[in-house]
Amino acid sequence: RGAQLQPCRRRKLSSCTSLESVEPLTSPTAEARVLVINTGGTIGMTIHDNVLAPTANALVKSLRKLPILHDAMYAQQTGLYDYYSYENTLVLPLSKDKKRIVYSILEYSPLLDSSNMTTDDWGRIGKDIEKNYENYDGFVILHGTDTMAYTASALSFMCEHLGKPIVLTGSQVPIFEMRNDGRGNLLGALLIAGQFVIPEVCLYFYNKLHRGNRVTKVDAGSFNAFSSPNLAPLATAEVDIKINWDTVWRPNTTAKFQVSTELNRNVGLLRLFPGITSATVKAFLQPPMMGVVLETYGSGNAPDNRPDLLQELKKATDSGVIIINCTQCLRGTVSTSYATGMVLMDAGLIAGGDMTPEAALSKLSYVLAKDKLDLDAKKKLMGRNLRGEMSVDLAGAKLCLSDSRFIQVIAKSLSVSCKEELEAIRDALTPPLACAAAKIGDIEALQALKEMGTNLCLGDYDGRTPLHIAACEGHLKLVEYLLGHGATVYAKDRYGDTPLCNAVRFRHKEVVKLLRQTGAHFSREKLEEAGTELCSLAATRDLEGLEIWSLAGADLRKQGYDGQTAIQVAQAVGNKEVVAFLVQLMSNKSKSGGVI
Ligand code: ASN
Repeated sequence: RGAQLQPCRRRKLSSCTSLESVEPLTSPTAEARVLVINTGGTIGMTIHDNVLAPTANALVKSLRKLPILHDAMYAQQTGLYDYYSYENTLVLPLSKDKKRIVYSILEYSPLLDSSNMTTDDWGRIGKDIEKNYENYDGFVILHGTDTMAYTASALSFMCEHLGKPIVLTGSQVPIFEMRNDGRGNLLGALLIAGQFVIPEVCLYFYNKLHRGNRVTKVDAGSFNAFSSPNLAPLATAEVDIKINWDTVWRPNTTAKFQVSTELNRNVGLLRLFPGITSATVKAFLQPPMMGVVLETYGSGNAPDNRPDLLQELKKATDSGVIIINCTQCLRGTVSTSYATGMVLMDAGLIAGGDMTPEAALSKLSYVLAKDKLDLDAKKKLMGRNLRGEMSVDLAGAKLCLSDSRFIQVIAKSLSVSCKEELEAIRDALTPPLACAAAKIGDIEALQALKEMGTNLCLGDYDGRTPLHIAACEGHLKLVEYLLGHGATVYAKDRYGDTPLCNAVRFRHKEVVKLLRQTGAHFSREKLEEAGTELCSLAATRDLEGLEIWSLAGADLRKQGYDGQTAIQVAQAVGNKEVVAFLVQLMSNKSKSGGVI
């Protein structure tokens, strides 16, 4: 088995023999796919010689026997086992939102206690996500808890222009034990990764979803092992799973997803303590050290009566070492309110805001590896918020909800004033308004809605987002605007259609190109079925249709349901024009490496 998981053809639900005994079947589009990468950790450990150690192949065997994590009857009746060419695919029972989450487990060998993780292991995880990106709706990384915060932080930087959820989880007690936290954590992570387009590297633990680069492990003996001291959870899984959409970080770009595995290992963490000698600091800052996170007191303070110490820091920054000032406190931010903080600025340190040391360290490692950037550009990046890892002061930059004239007028006529009610009005009214603006191509209206705090990713009652509508209408400029303001190409409406499906259906070539450039792709099922669609387009001499399907990523050599390809269909009816067109399309595609 390679790291890229390839399925074979799956039986249609309608061909199952005894459907009566299955729960009411939803349409096949209600299935979501999640790739679980099992790197190790306590969740899959068993006891050997009186100590816990990872055990190969044990996890998937045990999950198969757990009805809350695997619906064996559904798997059998829908041909799940025939469909996949490997054995590690399972399916959750129907979720509350009527979704099926089919998940495949890619198990690493050897499985690691996370204390043994290295930057190479982060690279391997990143590459496996990149290879399998288009085949899954989301990713779950099973990982030991000890260094999970470091891996989550590092992946958040390595994954550039991320559009799908990556959720790290694990447990404090192995899943095989009677009382354990592994089942709940895995189930929650799968439900979130399969059902919500949260384009972030996150960490799910003890019913909470956190931004991965905001967490730190705070408890070795509790199920509530992680804290995100400076950012509220992205989601909470209580009676319902509630997503805090206002907090979700979005890429705001039309660039395609990629993983940057280059990391600089000459970085370190140095914690100040009263009486630290300048010799210690000097030794720590010697080459090959290139980046240091200095963990300072309180709001970023260091002694201002220790010129020996400050001199060593200044010498290092003058010679090109990047030093980030982060606080030793669990909560709060670095500021310049004290003289003891200012001295560090004078020594050339960069304020790390409210970044966790884990986030600051992995950000340094990522930024320092960018060889094309000079030192100044790297320093600038370190001070900037790249993936939501630090809070930025938005005062004055954004209108708040209560400033919005429109919402105020409505609130007044409905006699509401409290924040929660105002938010409820905004959430109910603004998505359809944004969709209406998208329909008529009104960018100014969308800008105004955005300014009043509207999330342009939210859909209407049918889950249709402004991007779906703009793609249907072919409003290229608007599609560009939406992609630049956090809209996701992976949103699915209630019919399972993405904006790309809509742009293809209504034949907007330029929109298809832009969406593809941003990483949009057809689902595996749609690509499987593309052969039949292409044959039918060839039979009806629909050149425009053939071109648009090709632009959308369909393989022109794909066979239809009867084993024929589009070109064979055109040849059979003697349509030379279609044959020539298809040959031309194929040669254009191979010249451009599949990208037109
Ligand atoms: N030592 C384990 C690990 O980090 C701890 C755990 O997963 N709970 O792999």
